[in-house]
Amino acid sequence: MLIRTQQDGFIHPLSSEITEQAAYANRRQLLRQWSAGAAALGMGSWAQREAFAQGGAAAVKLAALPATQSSVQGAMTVEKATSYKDATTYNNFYEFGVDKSDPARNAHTLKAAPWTIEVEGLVKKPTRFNLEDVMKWGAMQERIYRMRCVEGWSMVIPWIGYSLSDLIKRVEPLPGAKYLEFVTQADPQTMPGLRGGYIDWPYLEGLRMDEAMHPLSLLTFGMYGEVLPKQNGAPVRLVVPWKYGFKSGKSIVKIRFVEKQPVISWAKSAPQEYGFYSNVNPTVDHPRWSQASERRIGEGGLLDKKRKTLMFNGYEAQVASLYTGMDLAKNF
Ligand SMILES: Nc1nc2c(c(=O)[nH]1)N[C@H]1C(S)=C(S)[C@@H](COP(=O)(O)O)O[C@H]1N2
Ligand SMILES: [Mo]
Repeated sequence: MLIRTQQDGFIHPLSSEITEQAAYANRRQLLRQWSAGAAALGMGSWAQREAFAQGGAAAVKLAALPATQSSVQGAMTVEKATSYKDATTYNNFYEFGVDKSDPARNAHTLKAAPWTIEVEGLVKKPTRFNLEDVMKWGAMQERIYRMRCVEGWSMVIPWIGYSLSDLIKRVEPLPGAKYLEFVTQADPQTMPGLRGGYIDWPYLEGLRMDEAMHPLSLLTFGMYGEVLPKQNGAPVRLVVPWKYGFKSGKSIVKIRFVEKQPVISWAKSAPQEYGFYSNVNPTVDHPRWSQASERRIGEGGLLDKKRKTLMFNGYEAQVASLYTGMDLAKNF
């Protein structure tokens, strides 16, 4: 069966439709093409790898987003990437429902184009920009990041984007700008989850200026060689790999440069449980559960192997200096 995805009408065969035999033939063919080079196929290497893993379906799902591999320190973990399927069907995006499977089912109503990003507050010239223009402000890089949700699961995802610092420099913050506040899309017409009262919509996130300027903070437009699927925060989101997943706001419409530490959505709804910093920290437990270990999505099954959670999610060498002298149990 061929299904038409809601986004942009690209056609994409379901892997379950591919017989073992066809898969075998295709695998051999792919292997040959693989050694001939991914570029020859005009597919991103991730799309091709994923196709290979699925037994040969040359699946092109969304528009390709070309990128070069990042040379930023720590940006390319060699851990095995989570499957595209898991990364796009096990999501938190409360605007589309609270179950992990809701966003994949419901986010097709998100209108990801045209899209604008408004830059507001303490910058030289507050302006509303078209996404196409913003996408040209930095060179697209692939970054393979570990992601750790506050709920205790983790993934490894090949993102595509450029350092948020490229955007920040571009809009010229004024000296008084100490924090960035990220405002995400809140449209009751297209986002059924807005009827739920868990969050005071729109979903808000924030970073201190030095965190936002850190080269690992990624303004993200794609994953697995393609543009972002809607459930993962199309068309533009944040990815901050040393912080719990909720700091990575999806479908951003506005960035405010402010003087005072902004109040973020989760801290507003449950201040004892979620703090502004939300750095991944195995030594500081959530009040209702331990943060010392995690379950890597895709490694589950009967034995449900657990991994030890790493300080700053494994990015300690890169980011620990941002927090020198701070009590991380108080500033959780
Ligand atoms: N706008 C918005 N952004 C959001 C969320 C959300 O509910 N709404 N959930 C956050 C949480 S809790 C996590 S773990 C990550 C999940 O990102 P992923 O689905 O791409 O893995 O998105 C974050 N960004
Ligand atoms: Mo999360």
